[in-house]
Amino acid sequence: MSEADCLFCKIVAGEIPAEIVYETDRTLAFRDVNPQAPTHVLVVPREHHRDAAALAAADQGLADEVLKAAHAVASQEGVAESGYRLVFNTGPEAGQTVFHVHGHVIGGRGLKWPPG
Ligand code: DGP
Repeated sequence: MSEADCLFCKIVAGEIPAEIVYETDRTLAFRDVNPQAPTHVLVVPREHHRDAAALAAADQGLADEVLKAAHAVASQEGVAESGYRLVFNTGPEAGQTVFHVHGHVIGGRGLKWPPG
């Protein structure tokens, strides 16, 4: 399932270039174009789901795979031990701008809490 106007579906399809750092049959991880930390990678299911809530409702197994992929990325990037943040902005007020669910794997520097 993909959506014609979805930016991340186009990245999954290889129609828009991205720096891919990790992939499985059902997930893809690529560097954020506007990184907020030394490690800033986006992890997506290849299949289109609008946001984390929609993904969890539609396919819990795939949601689990996305979480596992995020941790695999953190390990590969060398931030799993020191700590990293996994963020799923969900909805416009949370700052979601691309409506294909994606987890931000952010690390490599000290991160403040609460986020803005
Ligand atoms: P969010 O605000 O949570 O929806 O995050 C969307 C992220 O997507 C944002 O951090 C910037 C990133 N982004 C937007 N367009 C592109 C793109 O064309 N390529 C890549 N690699 N990242 C993008």
